[in-house]
Amino acid sequence: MKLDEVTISRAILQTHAEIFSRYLELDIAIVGGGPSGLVCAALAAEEGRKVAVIEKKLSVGGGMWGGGMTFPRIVVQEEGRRLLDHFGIRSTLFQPGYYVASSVESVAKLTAAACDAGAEFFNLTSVEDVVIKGDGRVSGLVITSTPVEMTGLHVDPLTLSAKVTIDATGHDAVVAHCIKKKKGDITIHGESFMWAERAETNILDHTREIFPGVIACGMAANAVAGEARMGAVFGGMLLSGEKAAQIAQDQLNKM
Ligand code: 48H
Ligand code: FE2
Repeated sequence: MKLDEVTISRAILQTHAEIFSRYLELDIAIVGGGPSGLVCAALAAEEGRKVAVIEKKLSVGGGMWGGGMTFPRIVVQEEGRRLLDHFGIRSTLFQPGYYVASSVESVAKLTAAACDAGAEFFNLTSVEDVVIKGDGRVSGLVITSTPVEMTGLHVDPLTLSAKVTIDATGHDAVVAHCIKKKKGDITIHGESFMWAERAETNILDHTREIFPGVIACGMAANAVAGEARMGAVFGGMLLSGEKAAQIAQDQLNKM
């Protein structure tokens, strides 16, 4: 067939503009495409919700690609194993309760599951602020192009609306910090020292609504709560993403 460069350009522009426009109004906006955000996206989309993952970087996967200290393997403890199975991520038993999976396979399969379930992805897109109106609830996100953010060019952002926002931005807890910077009425305790068992046990309690309209999950939940870190064990990230999807679903059902 003959190939026309302008048609290629128009195909990208028109298709993306249509999808972007459709996804400006969301049930659930997931900020951050690391493991917890991907699980949340996949499970919420499996329930039929209109979900988008907004990811600052070129690629989703966050801190999971590199496994532990660049060794591309992750450990998932007994409690998280059913989620590995749910997403078809292969694992080997190392010792009772300790399963080891490929970090690359894990990112790929979580991402594929979210895509298959109907979640949409906006990569190279940074959340820089939130929308809060008279009811005091976060009802949307202010987004910009990551290259614009990186270069510091003075370009104004766009805005999307979301019935529920998930802060899945990892150690930085960016959405929580956006709220704190302007309103100050949210306490971010900051992450504590390494203590895997404690961090992995408590992360589910910390996965909760941290501000009206915002649920923290993954490492962001522990950072807000002042909880320990856990190193390259990822069961808590998967389970936290699952819990965030359940809380979001409960909130949406009540609306
Ligand atoms: C859009 C943004 C923005 C922004 C950041 O860090 P992540 O992998 O997050 P989690 O919580 O799903 O997983 C944490 C895990 O990877 C980890 O670091 C662990 C277990 N650490 C233990 C330890 O001891 O260190 O992913 C967060 C994602 C990244 O892809 C960011 O690029 C993205 O969020 N992000 N996206 N707008 N403003 N800020
Ligand atoms: Fe980390």
